[in-house]
Amino acid sequence: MKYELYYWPEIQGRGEYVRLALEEAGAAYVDVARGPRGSGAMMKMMDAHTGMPPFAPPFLKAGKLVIGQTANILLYLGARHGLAPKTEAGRLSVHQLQLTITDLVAEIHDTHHPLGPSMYYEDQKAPAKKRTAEFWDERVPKYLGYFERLLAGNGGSYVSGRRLTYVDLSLFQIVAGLRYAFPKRMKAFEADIPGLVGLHDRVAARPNIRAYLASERRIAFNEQGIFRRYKELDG
Ligand SMILES: N[C@@H](CCC(=O)N[C@@H](CS)C(=O)NCC(=O)O)C(=O)O
Repeated sequence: MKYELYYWPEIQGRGEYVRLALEEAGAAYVDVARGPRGSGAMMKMMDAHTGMPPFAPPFLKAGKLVIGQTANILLYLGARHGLAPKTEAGRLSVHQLQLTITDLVAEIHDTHHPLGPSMYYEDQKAPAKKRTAEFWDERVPKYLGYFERLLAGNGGSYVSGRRLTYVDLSLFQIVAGLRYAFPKRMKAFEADIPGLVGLHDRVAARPNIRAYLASERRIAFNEQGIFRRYKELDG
């Protein structure tokens, strides 16, 4: 079966967490909106008036299934491709961690759009500055400190132990994204999260991920995505 991933074609965004899982699994997939059918095909799926069309991208078509919500897609892929524990308890705890990453991603987005996604960044620069300061003073240490603690407590290789799960792929993306968006702040902070930095490097060195990162399938970070580099927000 060839999966169909539906996501905005110009950005990594939330679609990237799914792309990383598909790539690590070596799964066959098409990134539909980046192909000839474009974003129109994605909008058409969401506009359906029957069934349960997804509210927003990313979503994944797997045969007859259409699965929305990043963490939900990963729950599905994790079980099918050995990217999650086999026990129910293990699968639930990894899903719980991914939902925590979902919350973190929303807060990262809100650093540049604290007043909401409908207004331009340029029209919310002052609140963005305030929000970013709070994010780095309080929220980054709390979220990343949490994952750092889990890593140390579970042996240090991967978050849930010796085996990689999709959560590790997502944490790689968080570290890479924060480095892109806030190079100065992240450089100063990294001494507090040696475990996560090591995890980032271990994930980047995995053969399928390394090949993906070097390919054209990996869209470069840019200022339309979740991680945006605005000099005035970087300290
Ligand atoms: N909780 C959802 C959020 C999905 C989401 O916000 N998607 C964005 C792109 S990253 C979007 O296009 N949203 C449209 C909207 O909220 O109107 C997830 O994690 O997948």
